[in-house]
Amino acid sequence: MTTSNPDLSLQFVGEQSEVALVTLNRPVKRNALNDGLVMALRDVFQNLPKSVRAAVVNGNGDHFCAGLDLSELSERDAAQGVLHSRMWHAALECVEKGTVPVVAALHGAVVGGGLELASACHIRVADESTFYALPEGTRGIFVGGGGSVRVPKLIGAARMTDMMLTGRVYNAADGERVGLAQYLVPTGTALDKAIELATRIAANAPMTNFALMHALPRIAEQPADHGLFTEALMASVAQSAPEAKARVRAFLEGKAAKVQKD
Ligand code: 1HE
Repeated sequence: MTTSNPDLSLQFVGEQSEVALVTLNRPVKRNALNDGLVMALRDVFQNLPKSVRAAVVNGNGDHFCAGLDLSELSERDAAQGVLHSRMWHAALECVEKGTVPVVAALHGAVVGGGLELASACHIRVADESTFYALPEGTRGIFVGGGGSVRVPKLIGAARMTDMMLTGRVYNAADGERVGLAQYLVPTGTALDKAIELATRIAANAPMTNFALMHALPRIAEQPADHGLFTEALMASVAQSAPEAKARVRAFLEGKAAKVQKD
């Protein structure tokens, strides 16, 4: 299914169509993100059906995403530049702080704005063809899609500075080692793994997923005393939900899965 923009497709997978599969579908341009595609991403994540409990973002073709569409880098004055960047921020905020957790399935180039999009997702699964870069530095520009906030949270400011100052490219294995991705899988299998994870996430209690998306990142940025208090509030809200009580009872009655080694 295409969305209002043919460069972005939306499908539903899982037994109850509980996983939204959002695909960048502009392979001829290596899924470079023009303004229309950024706004289509915003619209899709703002309007996911209520039945959707998790989402996967992936890219069609040989690459996940080549970043900002450089052909649209028109002459903007400073104020227009700020507003353009804020448009990206608003769209990626809809991915990160929307209604459901999002898993990015990565392969090939994950560069510039493509890495910014991947960083707005909650989990990143990379296959062995993946490589990461922030070529903004060599193009004479700067990140504008939230990269300076989100990428250091994954790999630290020092590594991001190195990537931008020197044009360093991380391969898939090194990317996983430094924290750009949480999973590294054989070439061609990232999407399957991402859907498997999203299906598992979709089976969580919605309040738990909400807490992980909306409370945890804020707690992590609060001073410890505030964070502990917010944690206590969130824990109390989560455990008072009927679904939490039912899940705990099921375990005590031997009806729920134990924690097991993989
Ligand atoms: C593009 C873009 C693009 C490809 N904007 N058109 N991002 C970059 O600086 C990365 C630029 N792209 C590349 O380095 C390479 O294209 C790739 C490593 C991603 C893929 O290489 P390859 O050999 O598979 O493809 P290609 O031949 O380079 O590109 C195929 C076509 O896509 C070609 O157009 P054509 O008309 O000549 O066929 C390319 O021009 C086009 N293309 N990438 C526009 N990015 C919110 S701020 C974010 C700031 C940034 O993201 S800056 C980083 C931008």
